[in-house]
Amino acid sequence: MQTEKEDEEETNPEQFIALSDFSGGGSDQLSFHKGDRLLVHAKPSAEWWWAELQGDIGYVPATYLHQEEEDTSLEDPWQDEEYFGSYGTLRLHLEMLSDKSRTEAYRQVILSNSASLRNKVVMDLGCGTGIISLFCAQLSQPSVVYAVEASSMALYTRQLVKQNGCDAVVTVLQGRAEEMELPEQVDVLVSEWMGNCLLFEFMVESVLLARDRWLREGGVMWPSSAALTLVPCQADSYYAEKMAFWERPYGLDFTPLQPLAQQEFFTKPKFSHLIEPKDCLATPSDVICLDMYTLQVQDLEEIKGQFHFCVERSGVFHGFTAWFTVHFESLKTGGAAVELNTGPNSEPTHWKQTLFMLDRPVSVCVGDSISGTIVLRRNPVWRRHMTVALHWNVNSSTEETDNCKVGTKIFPMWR
Ligand code: GJV
Repeated sequence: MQTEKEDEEETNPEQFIALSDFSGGGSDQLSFHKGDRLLVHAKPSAEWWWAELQGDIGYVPATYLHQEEEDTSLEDPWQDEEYFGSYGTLRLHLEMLSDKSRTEAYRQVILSNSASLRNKVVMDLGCGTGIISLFCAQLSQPSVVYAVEASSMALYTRQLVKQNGCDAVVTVLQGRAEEMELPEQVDVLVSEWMGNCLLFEFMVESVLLARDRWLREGGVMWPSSAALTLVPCQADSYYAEKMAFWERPYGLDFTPLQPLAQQEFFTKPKFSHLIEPKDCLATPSDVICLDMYTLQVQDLEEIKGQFHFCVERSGVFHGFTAWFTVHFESLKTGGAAVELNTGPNSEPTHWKQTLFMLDRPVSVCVGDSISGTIVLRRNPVWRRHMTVALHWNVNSSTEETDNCKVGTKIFPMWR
């Protein structure tokens, strides 16, 4: 749901404070005094930035500025206005509803549990246009479905429920789930809360709070568990397009731009990457597993995982690709679980996969090992954001044992 966040962030000016006076030479430089607050719109080079001061705009020397402490007293660290604002329009709902694997997985969960859902009380947290609630009402006979939606889409959802003759069963409640009062506890808490790299947006926090408050003892969580999977991968075409490009465009040597390219294209992860199975250099492995019954809100601050891959295909190790899988347990003991897998061996979903590029590619051979750790660290201020820290060792099987390549990289998503 955040394919455009990256662009948004880049157009958001950052605030800086001037460390000393500067009198700009020429018409395109901006003069300022110590203590002035400047808005930096772009950083076209490390030395000269494009900035604004009281309506005037021009180049300023970067070393004269320092970043203001982020003042969160003015801004909502959850960015709810923007977040729920975007869910008040159709674009994201269309993207989610058009995602067949996603929507069919929830439909399948309800269909395969339809007998057990009879007379049950269900809460659909973040129901959007109400699709999951409507599936419940159509395919099973719950006593009631509380469809909770904070965005203004809820007004339309109510109409859709009525239009489809489900208003006797589905009650649409507009508001944040955290502030919602329900008349009773629920038997089933269903939600589609997963973001890029599973946790981005941290909607899962709302689900955990609702669980603790509204799920009755012995009630069921859908999804019931979630896993983040990682694989070391080759990313030839992305590397060629963003980095190798500068080697010889039009017969010229543009390699001095490569450090800039690395900074610009490889600092943040690439959302919406579709990895092909042949680009996986090893068997993917689950690095983080979350149990939706026992997971606590405070656990989200820092989630750690480990990996140990054995290279099964010689090639170039360009980075890591991550995706997630969620499971929905059956309401019947021993019943089959439903899985929604967003990896390269399943139908592509709107989440696609997330690519983390190394700064320098490493050649690897069959039998080499790639081991290390991953840490998802939630931003202490901006609660929907996090960083992904990857640390890896590549041990060659063919060369001397001292040929061990080590790397660490921290990727902001997006803050
Ligand atoms: N309370 C009510 N509705 C919410 C909340 C909340 N705390 N958080 C998100 N939503 N899988 N990453 C709504 C949001 O407005 C949107 O319609 C839907 O849940 C998001 C579902 C997909 N996002 C995701």
